[in-house]
Amino acid sequence: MSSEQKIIEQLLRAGCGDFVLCGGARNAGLIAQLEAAEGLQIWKHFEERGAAFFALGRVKDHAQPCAVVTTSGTAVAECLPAVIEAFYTNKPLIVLSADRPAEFRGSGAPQAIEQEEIFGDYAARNIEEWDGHGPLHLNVPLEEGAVESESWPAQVDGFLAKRLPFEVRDLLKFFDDGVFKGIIAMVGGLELEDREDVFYFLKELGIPVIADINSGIRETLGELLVPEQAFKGNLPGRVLRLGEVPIGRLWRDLEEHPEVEVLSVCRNGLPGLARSSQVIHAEVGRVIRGLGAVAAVGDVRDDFPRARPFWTRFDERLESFPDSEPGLVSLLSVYATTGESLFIGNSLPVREWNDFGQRRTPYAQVFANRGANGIDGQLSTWLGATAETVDAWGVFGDLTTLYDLAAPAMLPQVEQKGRVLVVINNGGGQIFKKLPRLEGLSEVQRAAIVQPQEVRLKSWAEMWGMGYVRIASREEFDLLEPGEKTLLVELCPDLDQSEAF
Ligand SMILES: Cc1ncc(C[n+]2csc(CCOP(=O)(O)OP(=O)(O)O)c2C)c(N)n1
Repeated sequence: MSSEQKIIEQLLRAGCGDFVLCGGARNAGLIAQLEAAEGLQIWKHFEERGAAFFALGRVKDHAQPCAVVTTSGTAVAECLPAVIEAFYTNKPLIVLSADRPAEFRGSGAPQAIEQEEIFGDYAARNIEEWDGHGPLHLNVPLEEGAVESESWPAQVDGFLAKRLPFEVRDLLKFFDDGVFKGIIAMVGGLELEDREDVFYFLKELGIPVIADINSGIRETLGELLVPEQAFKGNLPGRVLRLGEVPIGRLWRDLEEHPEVEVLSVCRNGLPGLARSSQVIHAEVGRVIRGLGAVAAVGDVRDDFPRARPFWTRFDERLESFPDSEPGLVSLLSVYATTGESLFIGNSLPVREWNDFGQRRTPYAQVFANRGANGIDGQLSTWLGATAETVDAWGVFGDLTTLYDLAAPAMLPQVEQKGRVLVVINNGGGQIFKKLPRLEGLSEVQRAAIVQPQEVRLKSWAEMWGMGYVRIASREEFDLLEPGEKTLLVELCPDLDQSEAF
């Protein structure tokens, strides 16, 4: 058996049957073997950074490992951002990199860099020590010998991530006493398999909930859902965080309020706060099932009545400024209910969707990439996560889109029917306009941070064979008609209305 076959066998035994191939000379043997295999899911990309994010999207879609296969040199380094994202979201992303033989280490020979520990603590380095909960890097020194071309049947074993140990007691204690000071739940991104348990748990408890759009349960909570603004200057005594780190401002404010007790139940085991707090490192749904039936806590303060005026005030503003960014996002949130899945890229759209998105109709499937808060690789992850989904909607900022311009290279390999790619083009990173810290800056200083741009996204749509429509007002939503090929929707809010809003 060749070195290439041996390493591929190892991956198949670990449950990896999905591969994104990025061609090169050093990994030609691996590529040829994988292409010739029968029964594997194979994707091809020329650009390793996007390919690694696409692979991460595949993992999000089917909860099985996916491997990106690279040649030696900087090709491996391109995978670092996706590996970091996979680390913070506990995803079994595998990088299989070809290396030059050991004698090339430290030589400076062409395309020979130090690959062995290139991902540092972000990835396990051999299959035996890998628990299936985060990234794995397999770096294989390969000779550039003759390449095999025979087809062969690939047998993929089942993937089993090790279960995380936890103590239900810690969660019970959190509800024990002191609840009179008020307890709320903050729900960040949730795994698909955790969503139902979290939903029933919160319904039984009856406490106020701030739920991010990528929790997947936001529109199911009804009266329990409260906007985070209701707690500004009115913090509860305790916060139960479920899932990924919440995206809104309130979570960041908790950093300055150590008197608020915080308990996080999350899969990456990280508190998400630099000050002291408690963490249960576990699969969220499993912890909740372990609790069994819970007694209702209800709203021990008056948070629910306090929350209602906020929703009303938001609705009034949306009516007054219909073509502002919140106004267009709010209507977009209604149109997007027709999709089979929804992916939201960067923070500002997520926050706007949390605050102004419709609150009645749950989306069939919601994804985001919020582990390390990068604006890179978002489109690629979306395409990987929805490669086999019709009517897939993705929403991204303009700089976020410009970061991943080669992502549509994957379009011919993925499902395009009904696919809608929405770019909110507000001319740069408008999230920075909202930072109070930057208010005193000059126009020039501010522009260096916001990075305004005037690119022609229509030309980009043409370049990759996408349909295109520009929408700048609520009336123009009528133009939004998904079709057989991907439709790029350039959403252009009225900047003055956004400011006024
Ligand atoms: C890789 C990376 N680089 C830089 C940042 C810092 N950053 C956060 S948001 C943002 C701007 C995003 O702009 P855009 O996509 O246009 O969205 P908007 O804020 O206008 O909604 C930047 C540069 C980041 N999060 N990730």
